[in-house]
Amino acid sequence: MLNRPSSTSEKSAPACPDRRVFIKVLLLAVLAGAAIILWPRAASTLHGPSTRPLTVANKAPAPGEAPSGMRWIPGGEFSMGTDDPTEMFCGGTDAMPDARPIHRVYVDGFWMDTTEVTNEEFERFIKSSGYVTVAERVPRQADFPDAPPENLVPGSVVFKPTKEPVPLNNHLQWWSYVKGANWRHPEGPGSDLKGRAKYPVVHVACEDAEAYAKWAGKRLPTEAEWEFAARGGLSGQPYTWGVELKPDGKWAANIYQGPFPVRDTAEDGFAGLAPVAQFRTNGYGLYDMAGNVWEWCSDWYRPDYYQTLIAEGGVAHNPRGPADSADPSEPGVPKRVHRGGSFLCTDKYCTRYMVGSRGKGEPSTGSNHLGFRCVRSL
Ligand SMILES: [Ca+2]
Ligand SMILES: [Cu+2]
Repeated sequence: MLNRPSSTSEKSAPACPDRRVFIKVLLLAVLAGAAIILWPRAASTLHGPSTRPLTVANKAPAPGEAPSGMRWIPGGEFSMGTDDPTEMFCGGTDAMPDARPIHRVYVDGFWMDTTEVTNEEFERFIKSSGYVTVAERVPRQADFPDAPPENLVPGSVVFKPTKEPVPLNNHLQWWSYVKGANWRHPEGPGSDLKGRAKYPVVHVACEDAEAYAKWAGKRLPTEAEWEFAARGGLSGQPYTWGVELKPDGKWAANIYQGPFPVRDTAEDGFAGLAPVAQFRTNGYGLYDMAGNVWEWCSDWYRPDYYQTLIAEGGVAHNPRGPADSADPSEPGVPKRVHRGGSFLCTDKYCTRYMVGSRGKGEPSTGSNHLGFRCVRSL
C-alpha cells in the first residue's frame, strides 16, 4: 500500500513545500525527494493513555458588540495537543509526536474572524495600501546566492494532481513552483479570481498575512489561541465538531476524498478549494477551522515546544511559541506554525484537519492551500 508509516517531515510535507527550495534547486527535485526519504525520523513517539481534563471556558460575557465578521472567543483553560492518531479510528498513519505531550494551557479571551480571509477582503487591503505580496516580488539574488538567475522569477507553489498513483513519499511529485502564480492567479497566469470573491485568499506568505492583519487593526492568532478557538468549547475531541470524522454520515469540512494525489472525488461537495462558510460552524461560531486552507499562526515552530512547556510545569499562560524555530526534518529552515489542514488532507495520507494536530511552513512560502484568519485582543 501507498500509505506506509513514515516520518513527521513527510507527513506534514504537503503543508510546507518551501519556495526557496524551488528557486534554489528547481531542477534537483528528484535529489531533494531522496533527501526527504533518507531523513531520520524526527522524534520518538509517546504512547500511553492521556488524561483529558475538561475545557474550562471563562464565564465573562463578550465585552461589547462583536466587530464585523468576528466572534468572541471567551478564552480559558484547556488541554492542548492530540493523542496518537494512529491509535484512533480514521486517525491516519502519522503519530504526530510534535503535538504531545498534551498539556494545560490558559488563553485570555479575544475576537476572531469567523472565516478565513477572503479574496474580496484581501483585495480591499491591496487597493487601499498598494501592498505587493511576496509571491509577486522578484526574488533577490542576495537572498538566493546559489540560485541560477533564471530561477529568480516571481511565483508560488501550486498543487497539481499526478497522472498516475505515486508513492506518497515525495511531495515534489504534486507540488511545483509556478511562475506568475500569486493571490490574483491561484493556479498561475491562466487563472484569475472570477467567481472566487468568497474563496479564501491563497499564496500569502507570513509577512503578507501580518501586513493584512496590521491594516485591519488585527493580528495573527497564537497557536494556543487558534486551538482553543478551534475546539469550540469541547474537551479533547479529535475534530472541531466532535468525535466522528463523518457525523451522521456527512463530511463536516472541505478535505480530500479519493486516491491522493491523483483524483479528488469531491464527496464533501468540493474538489479543491471551497468558498468560505460552506460547512457548519464549530461551537464558537467559527467556519472552516478544519480543512479548506491551512492558516498561519504567529508562533515559531519547534516539534519539542510542548515538552518545553511541560518541563516548566503548571498551566502555560498565553504561550506565544518558542523564541526561535528548529525543525529536525529540515535543519536550517525556520518555520512558523500552520493550523487546520486543507482541502488536500485525507485520512489516507495526512489527517491534519484533526484539531490538536500541527503544521509548519517556511515563512516566505505561500501556496494554493495556505491562507489565514485574524484575531483582535481587547
Ligand atoms: Ca473536498
Ligand atoms: Cu494535511
